[in-house]
Amino acid sequence: MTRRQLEGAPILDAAAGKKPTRTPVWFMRQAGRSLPEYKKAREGIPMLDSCFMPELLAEITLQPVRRHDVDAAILFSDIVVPLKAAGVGVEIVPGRGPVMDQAITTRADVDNLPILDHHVTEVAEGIRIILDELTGKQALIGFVGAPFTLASYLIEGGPSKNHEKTKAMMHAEPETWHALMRRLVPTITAFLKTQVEAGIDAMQLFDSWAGFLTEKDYREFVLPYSVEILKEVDGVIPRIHFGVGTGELLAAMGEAGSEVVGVDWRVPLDVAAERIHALNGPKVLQGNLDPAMLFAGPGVIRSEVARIKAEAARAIEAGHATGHIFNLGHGVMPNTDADAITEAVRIIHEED
Ligand code: 1CP
Repeated sequence: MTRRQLEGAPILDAAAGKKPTRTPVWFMRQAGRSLPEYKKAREGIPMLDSCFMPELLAEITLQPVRRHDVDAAILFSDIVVPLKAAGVGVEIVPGRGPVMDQAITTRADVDNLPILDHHVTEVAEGIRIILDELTGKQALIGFVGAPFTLASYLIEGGPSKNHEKTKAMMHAEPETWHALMRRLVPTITAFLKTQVEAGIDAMQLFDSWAGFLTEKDYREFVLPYSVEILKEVDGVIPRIHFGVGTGELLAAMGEAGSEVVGVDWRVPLDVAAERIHALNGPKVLQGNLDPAMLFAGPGVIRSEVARIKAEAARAIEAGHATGHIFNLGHGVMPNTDADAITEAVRIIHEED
């Protein structure tokens, strides 16, 4: 396919370090349970089944774009979709998250983990439907989970509070750990290639739980594999890299190679930019409104948005960053009022 050329799409301009026509904004988890139309569309369909239904995944991806006037769609999928497509036994349990049929505990489990070796045609077809409906100013962001965050679900067997089995394997059986990382990289890369070849305009690498690690462990056990994945699309589409609670890891995560670094709400953007800049030179920032602020009313949202924009502007002025894509510091919470999201987007687009 020939990739669409989006002239003046605010999010792509910002990602490229150019001045956008308005502050670009999208929200992590903008598709999903905060929207009544999502609940209706998904009724009776298991989460992971819906990720393999081209028309349905396209519809759910487009719902928040139609409703909120955000500058990008995020592909409706999940970080475990490539595992499922490879034949790994995994389901998404409502109210909980991804749960594995069998946790990975031994080297033999690692060696038997299936590798994705084909295009996920259902997702490629869904992407084509989405691109047909988006305007030339609205980007489609694809995504994959990073090897560390995926490994945590595989080793813990499901969502984890402390990631203790994952860290234990890293330290007690480093060879098994590295073998698992090496086995996950091709699966993640294959799923990313499916999306890129189908025409996504940008991508985000979610290493959601990387913030649980020390910088030393992150560098030794995680970073080289995230580097490999991001390298696959170097110069092809803009790359965003994000994790939660990664204040201490921002510089190291910047080294993974993305153009854009996502920042959670705990660190002001100008402080984050200083940390990233110190080891990487200036990059584009993404973030970082606390998702809880969407419950606090328009007055609070307006002042928080002004603070965040001012911090981004300070970072750019200081030469520590080259742009800013507005987002939350983590995903939209499921019980968020959909109208509060629309209002927040309106406020973010104000005064530009
Ligand atoms: O708008 C969107 O962003 C929707 C697309 C999307 C994305 C980007 C979904 C659908 N999942 C994800 C990525 C994802 N999945 C991440 C990285 C983003 C993040 O940090 O939030 C992670 C960690 C997962 C794993 C996962 N899947 C969880 C978290 C569990 C835990 O450990 O706390 C959950 C709850 C899911 C299920 C899921 N994925 C997506 C939706 C809409 C849901 C809810 C299921 C439902 O509606 O029944």
